Amino acid sequence: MKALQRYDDYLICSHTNPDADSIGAMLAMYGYLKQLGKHAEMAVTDPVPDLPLPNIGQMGPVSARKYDHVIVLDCEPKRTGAIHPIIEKAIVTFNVDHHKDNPGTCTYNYIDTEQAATCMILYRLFKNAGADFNLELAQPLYAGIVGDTGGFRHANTTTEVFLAAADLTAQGAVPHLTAEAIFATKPLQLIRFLGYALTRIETRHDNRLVWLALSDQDFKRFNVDPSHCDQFIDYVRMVAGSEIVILFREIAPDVVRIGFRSRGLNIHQLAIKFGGGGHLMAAGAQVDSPLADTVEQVVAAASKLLEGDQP
Ligand SMILES: [Mn+2]
Repeated sequence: MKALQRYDDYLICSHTNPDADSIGAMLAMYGYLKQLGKHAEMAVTDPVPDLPLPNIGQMGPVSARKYDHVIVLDCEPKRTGAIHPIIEKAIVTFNVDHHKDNPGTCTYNYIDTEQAATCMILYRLFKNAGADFNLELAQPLYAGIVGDTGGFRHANTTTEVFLAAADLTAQGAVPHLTAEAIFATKPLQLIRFLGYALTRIETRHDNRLVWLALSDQDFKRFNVDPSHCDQFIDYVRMVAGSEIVILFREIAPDVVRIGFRSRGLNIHQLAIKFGGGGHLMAAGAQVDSPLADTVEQVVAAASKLLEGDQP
């Protein structure tokens, strides 16, 4: 973190398809650099979810200029999409992340796969650095922690998480507004589509394996953006007895985004098998192949994992 003092101009970025943790981490880093008197820009490649966080309006598409110092948050540089070439040209790079498969290729790497959220790692780094936990830090860090713990429900919800959340709340983060924005506010069209989607859930092995596959046609018919449906997996996961849960979204013709959740089984290895990654019990992948073929292959591999074989 001391190295951040050395330079004056930064680009802050994160993975494509931003979530509360990646956005929270970017905003908190932006707020911290502002405290240090540095210039920073935040670049995103996809639409940003509407969260009530300070400076969120400052996020924008990456500009054509060159950046010598880049901070990559909540992913490895390769997962930043269109921003990746800029990172490759940078002189000094920083990486803060909690994903298992991050190879740590930046100049400075703060990777802690034990942490529930990248915002947890930043919380600790900023604490140690003596940062002022004003609203520009407290609100986004809190939002990131809430997002990546599923609202303090996932297995990664530790004592440290609660202590950090309590501290950030004391500094002004507002729990109910954060929860409302992340989990409880959806456009009507999306709620209607959810109703349709849930009728299409499929199961195998006495509901131990549960999946939902949504096609490009489905999204078009309901006029819904597939990137707004990532939380559907939480509903699929509610099926009693489910151990492996999979959400397939055909985000473009023959491009399928796969989300994996488990209750104990190592689905990270399943995600790796299909070119993805993530965490032990929450992972993802994206493949370029037709939806039906993808479902067949992934469900077969998941079945093997349930049966105790290598997927
Ligand atoms: Mn994260």
